[in-house]
Amino acid sequence: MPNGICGLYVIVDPAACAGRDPVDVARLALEGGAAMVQWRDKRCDKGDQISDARAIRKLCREHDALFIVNDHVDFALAVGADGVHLGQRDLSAAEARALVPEGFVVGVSTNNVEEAERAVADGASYVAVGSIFATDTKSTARPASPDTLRDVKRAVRLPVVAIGGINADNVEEAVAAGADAVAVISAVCAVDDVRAAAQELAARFKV
Ligand code: TZP
Ligand code: MG
Repeated sequence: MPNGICGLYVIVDPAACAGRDPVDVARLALEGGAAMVQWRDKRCDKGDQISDARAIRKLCREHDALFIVNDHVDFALAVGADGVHLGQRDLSAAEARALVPEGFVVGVSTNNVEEAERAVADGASYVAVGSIFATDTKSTARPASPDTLRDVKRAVRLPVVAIGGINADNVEEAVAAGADAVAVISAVCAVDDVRAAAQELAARFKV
């Protein structure tokens, strides 16, 4: 199993890759130092996503990075992902746990301490907290703040992932608030130089 839940977590959404091949974007992000990659496709049928997801899974293996699938436990299992990431309206972590093998990563999106504590009780592997900064990427994202992240970090023993509007200018604030990992879409996937953007963010976690 690759490293744990820490460092730069790049969410590859084909709709946010500026028209580029999402597999190329994932490769550049991994070359830049992403420790985790999530496949997130809200548009295509699962059968049409499977070859890209499998290609990214292979790249993650080569780079010793975790590969996580958004929303769908069946798809995560079908492509041999290391884990699944669930929102508040997806299967609960407990429901997902009943379907996946031992050691499978189950991440949960949360917006406050109550949701984070429920995710812990349900058997989550990590909690994501967001949107800690303003973002245009997800119109339905509920606002949170670095203080929310701080509160969640204090309340739970699991790794905490900061998400929402994170970029090179504010990543320090997320880390100072207790983020073990930072999850980003646009700051890496939508920029001209994907590798350099990933490198800059990942450098924050290098010891
Ligand atoms: N969940 C909360 S905010 C968000 C998601 C998926 C969007 C993150 O995208 P960006 O571009 O890094 O703000
Ligand atoms: Mg979801």
